[in-house]
Amino acid sequence: MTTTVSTPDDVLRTAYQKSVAAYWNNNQQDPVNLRLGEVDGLYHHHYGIGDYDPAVLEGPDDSRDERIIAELHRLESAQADLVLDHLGPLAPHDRILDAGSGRGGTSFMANQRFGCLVDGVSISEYQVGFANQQAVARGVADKVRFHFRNMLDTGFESGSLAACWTNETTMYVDLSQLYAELSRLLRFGGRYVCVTGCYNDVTGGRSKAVSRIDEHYVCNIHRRSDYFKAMAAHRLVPVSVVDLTALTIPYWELRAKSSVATGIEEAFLTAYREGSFHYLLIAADRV
Ligand code: GPP
Ligand code: MG
Repeated sequence: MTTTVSTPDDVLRTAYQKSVAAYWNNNQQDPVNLRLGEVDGLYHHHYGIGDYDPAVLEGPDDSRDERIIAELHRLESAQADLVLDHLGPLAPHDRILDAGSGRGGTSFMANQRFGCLVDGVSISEYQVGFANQQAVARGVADKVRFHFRNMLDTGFESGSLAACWTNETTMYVDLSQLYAELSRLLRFGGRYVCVTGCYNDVTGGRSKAVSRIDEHYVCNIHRRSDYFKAMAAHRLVPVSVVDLTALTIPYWELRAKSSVATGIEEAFLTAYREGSFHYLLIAADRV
């Protein structure tokens, strides 16, 4: 894979993409992401799954905050582990892609688990720089590389990937364009894993809570059926669909009680509890 230098005009094709890049370049000092990342150096930009240990809320007051932060981070890493469970098995010579790689947390975990070469792409130059610095600090810069590229048009070689994933990134793109590109990149039998928040066709259109989430993150949450239509249209055949909604609610409950809450917690809790929004994992094979 080549390492050409890209300019913002090559990578950011629309005014919308420019505004998303600006968001991720400029809103990066939130303690909810930095303080969690500092726990073990894995910086995530996704949410968590699994029950939290209620003991973190008890015990000495002066270390309560630290306990909650470590617990939120553990739940976010558990989410990334689940993505990887659906990605493998993979061999060390395989190439894999993190489409919308953020600060690199999931990519580093993938390299740790499979020994694979990992490429991450992001339209935020800040995130690409941060993640590449992390790769150097972790001593894996030869194996885990981040690129300022657009996941709709990566420039990587057709059929070169054994697997790829989007961990909460698809709400920023047109699914048909994304799956055309991922389908091009994956070899026959290659695996795609998606974790996303999507709205519920059964309850109807975008609820107020879902609209609040869109506004907060400058994103455009898709309906559940959009995923299956777009995958089917691009030779991606689902093999597992896991509704993670019940598993992510405890994360949001704990986050709402923490010092790092950002104000979006109630919208997620409302959307999940009223059933207008799901947190979904979809694993699909490229045929
Ligand atoms: C996680 O990033 C959020 C997104 C990538 C966007 C929206 C996702 C949905 C599932 C709707 P983050 O970790 O930067 O968010 P926060 O700062 O709130 O923790
Ligand atoms: Mg976060």
